[in-house]
Amino acid sequence: MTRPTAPLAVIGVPTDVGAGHRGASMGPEALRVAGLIEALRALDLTVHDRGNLGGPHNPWQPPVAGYRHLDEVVEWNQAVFRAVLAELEQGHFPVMLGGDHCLAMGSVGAVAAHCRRNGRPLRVLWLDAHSDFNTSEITPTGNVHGMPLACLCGIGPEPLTHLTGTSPAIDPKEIKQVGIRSVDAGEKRLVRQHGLDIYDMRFIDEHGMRRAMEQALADMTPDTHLHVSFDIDFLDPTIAPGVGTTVPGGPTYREAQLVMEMIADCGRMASLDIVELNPAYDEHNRSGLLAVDLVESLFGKSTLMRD
Ligand code: B3U
Ligand code: MN
Ligand code: MN
Repeated sequence: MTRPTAPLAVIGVPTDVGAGHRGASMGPEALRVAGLIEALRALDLTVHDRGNLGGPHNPWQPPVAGYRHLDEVVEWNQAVFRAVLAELEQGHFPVMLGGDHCLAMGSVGAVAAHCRRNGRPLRVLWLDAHSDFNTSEITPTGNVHGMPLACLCGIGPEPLTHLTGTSPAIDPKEIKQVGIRSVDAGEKRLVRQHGLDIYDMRFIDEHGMRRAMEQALADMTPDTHLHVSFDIDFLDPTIAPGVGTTVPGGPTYREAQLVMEMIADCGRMASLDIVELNPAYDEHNRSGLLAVDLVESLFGKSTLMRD
């Protein structure tokens, strides 16, 4: 296990404009109140808390042409893209506190741009109940937090597909998804067409989380930049009720801990999103506290000394 040596730059992204429920905008503060910054410092990491980015408020409008709040989503993501790229250029490890998952267009976009400039291979590990590969034609909701991966792969409206200046920002081959258990009908066709490597809950039931993670983390060169996009709804709702879109049948506490420990052991993680925590649906910040517990393991906290 190798802990990241780069200073962490924690960036709050209080947006819920991409979601179908209000409240994920309170996620960054709930994670801080749950002790995230102190927990990371206790692991001997250098942590700069940059506070929260600013962006447009939630106008709470119905979808237009298949997108809800497209202009606001674009504005938030331009801000995320700039902030994350600036941190990467200074050699920092960006940690985004969401906010809804639409913010990953800006964060993963910046990571992809940085990798491209520096000739580094990229891998995106998407821990989620959902595939987030919808388009305006196939979305059942118009919520853009269900579309970030499609946009990053070049399928979507031009202001979102071209956030980084290059489209597609990433190749579907760079994506590994774990924990998936809710994929819409049209989305199923699309993820198949694009050949996404998905370790869904059926795979995990049959082969176990260890095998799923071994495969999801396999074949990374020493210079690979691993970006982890951790949607809190990845977790089973019995342990993490504080999200807008719960899906039953997710990873248990032990499985989630193993996921985090195996990522820490691989030693490649260089950026992280923690998204979709929605305190309006939580119970006394229980899901925020669980997220902090899991993120400690993600950064190398373990019960015993390990090599
Ligand atoms: N696939 C559905 C639901 C959803 C996606 N991401 C979240 N929910 N959090 C949609 O609206 O696209
Ligand atoms: Mn998601
Ligand atoms: Mn999700």
